[in-house]
Amino acid sequence: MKVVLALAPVWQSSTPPLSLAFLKASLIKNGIDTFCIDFSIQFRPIMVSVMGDIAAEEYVAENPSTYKSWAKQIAVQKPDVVGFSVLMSNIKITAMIASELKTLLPNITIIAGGPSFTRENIKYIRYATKFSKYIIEGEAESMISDLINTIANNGDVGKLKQIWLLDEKNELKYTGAAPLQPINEIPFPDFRDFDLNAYPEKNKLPLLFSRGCILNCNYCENKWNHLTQRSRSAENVFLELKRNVIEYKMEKYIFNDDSLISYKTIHELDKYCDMVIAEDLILPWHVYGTRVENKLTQPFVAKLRKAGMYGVSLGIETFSTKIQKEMGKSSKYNDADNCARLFGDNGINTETWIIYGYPTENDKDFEDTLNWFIQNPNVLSHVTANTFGPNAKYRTDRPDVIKYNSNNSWDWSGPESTLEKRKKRFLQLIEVLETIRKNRKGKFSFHVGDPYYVKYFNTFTKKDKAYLMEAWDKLEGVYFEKRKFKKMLFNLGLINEKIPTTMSKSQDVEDEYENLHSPENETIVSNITDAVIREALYNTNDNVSYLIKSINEDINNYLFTVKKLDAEVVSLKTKEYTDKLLQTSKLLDPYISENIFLKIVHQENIILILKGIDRSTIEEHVDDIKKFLIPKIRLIQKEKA
Ligand code: B12
Ligand code: SF4
Repeated sequence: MKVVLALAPVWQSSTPPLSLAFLKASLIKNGIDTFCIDFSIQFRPIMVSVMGDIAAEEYVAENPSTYKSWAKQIAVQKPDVVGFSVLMSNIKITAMIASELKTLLPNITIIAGGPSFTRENIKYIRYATKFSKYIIEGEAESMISDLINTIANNGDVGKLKQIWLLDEKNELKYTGAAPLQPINEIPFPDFRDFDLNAYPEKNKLPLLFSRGCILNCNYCENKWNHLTQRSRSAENVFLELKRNVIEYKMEKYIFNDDSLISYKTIHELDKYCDMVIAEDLILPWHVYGTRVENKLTQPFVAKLRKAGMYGVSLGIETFSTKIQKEMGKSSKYNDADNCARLFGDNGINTETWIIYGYPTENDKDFEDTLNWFIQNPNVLSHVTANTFGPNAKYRTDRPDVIKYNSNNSWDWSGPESTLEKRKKRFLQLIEVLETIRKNRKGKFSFHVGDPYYVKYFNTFTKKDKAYLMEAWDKLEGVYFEKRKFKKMLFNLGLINEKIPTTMSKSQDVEDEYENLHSPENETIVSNITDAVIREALYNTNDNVSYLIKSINEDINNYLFTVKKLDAEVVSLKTKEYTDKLLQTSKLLDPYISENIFLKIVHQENIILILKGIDRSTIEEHVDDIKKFLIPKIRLIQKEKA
């Protein structure tokens, strides 16, 4: 059995991915030949968006040579099983690679895992069944070898734990959770397949001291993934450190823990520092994330520094005691203030994340944060600030607190947070951060995200301001309708102008599945008329747009699974409607671009608009597609009559 493990872009790889390295180590230990490929690092030189969302996806979709070459790289390894490591940011690109791979290796078994695949995020799991046969929930080192062996022996995968699969009735089934694996028994990650020189900081490797977090902040999916925090022993981590230095010539490292320091880790971390200092294995290391911890003392932080710690990202998020509590944190203003100072005073570069516009953050709460920066301009070395985004976790933990004002996922209001207020806070915060940056001349930097989470800014020049203010204007609906109309024209191939990305990809996937599985689909089908479809094009009626999406989804599944086509239905429209558009725009050639084309399905005035990577292949199958589509439309027509 040969296994290839792969990570698709976009993931802002700064080190080789731990997920693949851990899984490979377990497979190798069980005698399974495994090769890892990190495509995200290959994509880095042309990376379109750090956040890795629609801009990057579109780039990849429009440049099929990218994902085709990635599929080929997998295929040349001649694997029997391919395992994709999936994040919200790479799920669509993973699907593109997987689809291409299935044409190259029709008998391949594809599996997938990653931090989003938890039962609360069922929509992602469902989405992944489009391209992978088995989806694994949770940490997979213990179970992956059993899974591969069961596949190899044609055994019953349904008897293993942690697996999502489609049963005979095509229904999604979960085989049940397994106990969390003993953390000190997990084999050390195997990085041999990665070119360590390809990453931005050479000879730097990631380590994990612990997994999970003790808290359960209501916007963080950590709890869904790891339940709680488990710490490795100091001895175990120290052995890995030594191994990395000897085998990989590691010169620098990062602890990728969600939240490194807590009462669960502090004792072992203290011991670890003693060991590092005693054996003089002091390499520079930094910490991806740690929450505000009131158990921190001056001697302990000094010891961390002595053992090589040079940087930390602190999850402060807000200096308001009230908002910290509402987020689910155990800290207060003073803890956050002390923590930032303790690290800073000990010569540790201290960064923090800030969230503004939390649903219950009022002006006074925001001022607590803003004033801290005004009063303490010299403590931190970097700040990353974003407006609050009510993700799936927040909406589950705090139902009914926020409401959406339009179908744009960033256009929401909470009891104290409106678009207007968030815009105002954004301006106040970025002005303060820009002033600190200018005054501290190279000693302070910031990343402030735009309100759509597409782009980060590290200055606030006239040009930045123009872009950012326009982004806020868009959100406020000034030309949202216009944008929607333009997007539709673009999808129809009638204009070439790219429409700026607004929806986050994750929301996109969420909507797709919420719509698909909403009960409205069934009842609305019978009401379809040309007028209704027309209305749906403008999304003025939610129910109708569900209908269109649902039909599209059926066809998409059909295209993907039966015909193995890498094509997607952009829309179903009435002939009357598209004719009008074509006439008014004087663009009478329906074959408008390489990727998008219109095909009239000779039935009931309905036009199917396909977006395909390989147009000639789609054309080859068009008659089949029509055959599939027509009975569906008839069914609709019959009910209508
Ligand atoms: C380090 C890190 C980063 C670093 C990456 C550095 C690097 N190495 O390249 C940086 C700073 C760049 C980063 C950025 C971001 N990150 Co980050 N990051 C992490 C972090 C802390 C560690 C990742 C890691 O090493 N994990 C350890 C491995 C072992 O765990 P794992 O990947 O989950 O893998 C296990 C299972 O999921 C499963 N599994 C995984 N893959 C597969 C595949 C198969 C086939 C199978 C069977 C099983 C399986 O088995 C694995 C072993 O147990 C995680 C949180 C966490 N602790 O995981 C967040 C996390 C991955 N990041 C997250 C986010 C949201 C982001 C950002 C969008 C944040 C932001 N707002 O800017 C950005 C954008 C990323 C991008 N698009 O480029 C989310 C991802 C959410 C999601 N579901 O996709 C996480 C989970 C944090 C969180 N709880 O919200 N991040
Ligand atoms: S402290 Fe950080 S890692 Fe822990 S639950 Fe809260 S946001 Fe998530």
